[in-house]
Parts: sequence; structure tokens; C-alpha cells
Amino acid sequence: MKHGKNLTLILSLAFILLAACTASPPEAPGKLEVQNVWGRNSPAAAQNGAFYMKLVNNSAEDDALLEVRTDACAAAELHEMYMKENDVMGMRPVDGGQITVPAGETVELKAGGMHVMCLGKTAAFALGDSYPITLVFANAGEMQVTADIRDSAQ
Ligand SMILES: [Cu+2]
Repeated sequence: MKHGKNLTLILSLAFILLAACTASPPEAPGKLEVQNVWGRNSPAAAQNGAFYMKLVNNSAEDDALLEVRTDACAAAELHEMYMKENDVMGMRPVDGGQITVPAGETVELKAGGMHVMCLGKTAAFALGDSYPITLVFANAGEMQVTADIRDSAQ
């Protein structure tokens, strides 16, 4: 009786281990991932725009977003919002000109926080448009992503 119980336990453990293996994500672990890249729609008359995204660092090393290149803007800078005097929000280039993404952590560029500042839009950002963007990371190197133009975060 005792023997049978042990066997059941072993089989259960084997099943759990098997299930855990099958449930692991298809992507190779230890990579930096960029998710949900988007920009808000705005007419051509609006000179500047912004791009937002999620930076997920699944690797064991800290990484940093150093530079952004895109034909959608005359220049792209890494900015953050901050509180100026009298409860007025302002924005400025991020400290050190780069956005650190610590190992195992997620950093979100979002409205009201850090963003890719698009100075001198080269086109109207119309709903449904998409623009290729090159992100340059300290460790992950260059990554090509696509920014979708929407009217709000999803
Ligand atoms: Cu800005």
C-alpha cells in the first residue's frame, strides 16, 4: 500500500515537471524585448510627437537604451516629464542621455513619464500609420521595431 502511494507521488511530480517545461514561453530566455511600441496620432501642423513602449529585460545583465533613429522625425531624443515650479509639468532629456533597463526588470515609456521625443515630425501621424524605428541598446545592440499610430495606450 505504502509502495503504491510513493509511485503515485513520483508520477505526479513527473507530470508537474513535464507541465512546467511545456508551459515555458517559446522565446529564448535571456533576451531584451521591446513591446507595444506606439505613438499618438497628431496632425502635420503639430511639429513634435512622442513614442512610447515597454522595455522588458529578461537577460541577466543591465541594459540601457542609448539612442533612437527614425525617418519619422528630424531628431529623436530620450525625454522624461518632471514637475516644474507651480505644479507645471515640463520635459527634459533623461539624465545621462540614456534609459537604464536593469536585469530582470521592465521599464515603461508612457504618457506623463519617459518617452521618445520626436522633434520635427516628417509626416502627419495618422491613425493606422506605422513607422520603423531603430533602437540602440548598450548590450542588445540595434533593434528594429515598428511604432503604430493610435489615439491612446492599449
Ligand atoms: Cu519630450
